[in-house]
Amino acid sequence: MADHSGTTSSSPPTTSPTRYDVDVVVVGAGFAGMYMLQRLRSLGYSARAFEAGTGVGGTWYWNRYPGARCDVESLEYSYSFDEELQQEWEWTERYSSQPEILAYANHVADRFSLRESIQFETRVEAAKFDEDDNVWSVRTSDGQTTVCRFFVMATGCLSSTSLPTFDGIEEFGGTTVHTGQWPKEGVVLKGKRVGVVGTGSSAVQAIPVIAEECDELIVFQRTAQYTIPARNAPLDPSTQADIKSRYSDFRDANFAMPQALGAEIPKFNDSIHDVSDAERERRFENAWERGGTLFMTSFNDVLVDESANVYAQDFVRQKISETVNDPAIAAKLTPHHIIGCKRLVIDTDYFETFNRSNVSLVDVSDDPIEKITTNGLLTQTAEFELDVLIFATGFDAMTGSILRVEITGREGLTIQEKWSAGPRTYLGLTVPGFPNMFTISGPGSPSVLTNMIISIEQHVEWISDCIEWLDSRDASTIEAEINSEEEWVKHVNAKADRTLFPSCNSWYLGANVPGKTRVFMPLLGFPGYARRCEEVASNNYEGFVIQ
Ligand code: NA7
Repeated sequence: MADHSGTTSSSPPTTSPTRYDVDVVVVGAGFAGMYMLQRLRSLGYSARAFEAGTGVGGTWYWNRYPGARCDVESLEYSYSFDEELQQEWEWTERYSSQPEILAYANHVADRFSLRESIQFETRVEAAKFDEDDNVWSVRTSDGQTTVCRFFVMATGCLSSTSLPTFDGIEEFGGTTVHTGQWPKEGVVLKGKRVGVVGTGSSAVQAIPVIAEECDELIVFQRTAQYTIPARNAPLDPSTQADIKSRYSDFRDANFAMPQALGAEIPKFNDSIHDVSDAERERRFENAWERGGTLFMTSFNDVLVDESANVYAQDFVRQKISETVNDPAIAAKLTPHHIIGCKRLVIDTDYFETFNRSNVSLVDVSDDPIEKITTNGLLTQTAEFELDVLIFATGFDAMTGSILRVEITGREGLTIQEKWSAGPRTYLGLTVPGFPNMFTISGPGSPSVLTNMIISIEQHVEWISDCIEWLDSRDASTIEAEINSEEEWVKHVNAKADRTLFPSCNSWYLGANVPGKTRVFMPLLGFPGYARRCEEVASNNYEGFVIQ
């Protein structure tokens, strides 16, 4: 790698081709940023990460709401890059809770001394590519500018919260909080009248826990939710020991799965139309009892054929009617859209919670929210008095945290201009016009449709290999060609269009954020993607201009 000189300064330094502060600036210290730092440093590169929070963990640092938990199993949702790390860490539950994942993130930061390369409580505000010297100048919220050769956005897919504009919100006399920015000190719920707006994954996890604690809970639902039992439980030590005894094979098997997880779950490659009614019920029932998001893989066509999908919808609808005592409430909780086109949610006692006497449900698709008042929330027909109002209204997913930074590439083009009609990338990793900039789990990569940690590792390793390759050739820039971007966008859309994914208003499409351009952002199919990335690299980074 190249030598470097210069120090961080409060004004943009005059750069010469060899003057920069660090080889790489990494934005964010979640799981992507942490591994990027670790990998670069182990290869001898200098790197600095900027992180807005006071600690590591990214999404697991911010999402501290009651009940927050991963929907990927613990032994899969963990780093695989270091054998000692994966052997020494003991998970306690099938699905880890937010505090346990955050403790794991802190353990990783300590184990690899990552904190010395992270500047906390510092937001990256802008980054500008200098075409004369092929460096990026990165401006941070402390007024400093750091010059680097490579700029990596490790900002996460679900880190920019989305709060709809409700009239009167600032007049509310109680406490308002977003699940994605839950305060470290917690929120007092005991003895309170609590309202939750939203019934996505965050709300589905939080509602049963909040209901236990508060006096009265009112759930404001716009779209009823399909959710499958998680069947979370303490992790059997013998299961953990077994997987650890063959961890590398376990990881390899998952790497070959479409979502980079679930290799040991029974797989079926037949159509729902080719089995008997009894077999169909049996498979769904087994998947329901097993718990987890792989309910949808009970047949090969549930996510591609609407008539197949209806069977899965009916099965879950039947479960709701069996679980919820009051038929009127069960009817309100019953979804009618395609199952799985919004991210399938897994839960612990979600539908059961609506049998509690302190929980009520307001269907705001029928009776829309008019405004927030001093005392609570007003719908078209009623006012609900509340002490705490929780917004579980989701995220400006995949692009929000990238577009929040003023990123300027060649010829003054900003990422905001470049993506004004929706995000466009090559491999979900790079953007034409923005040389030496990489996005980890960016739009156009499998990201949120996979086990994120495995996707992150694949990206980090590809990026660091690429930087090493460039340096081995004394090349100073890599930049995606516009044709490569064009082809890639077509490829991502074609994959999605063969499925039912684009058929409803999901955050995968950006449909949850008013005014956001609708583009299906993640790429379906992890193994094919990883192979393509390898081919690109081994063909001397085809599709890129190297200078
Ligand atoms: P989601 O899944 O985007 O859910 C947001 C929820 O908020 C959803 O039920 C929305 O209803 C609801 N919402 C959004 N805006 C409004 C307004 N204006 N009025 C009423 N209700 C509204 O976010 P989560 O945080 O739950 O989960 C995000 C991901 O994090 C999840 O998929 C996991 O991967 C982890 P809608 O469905 O749009 O009608």
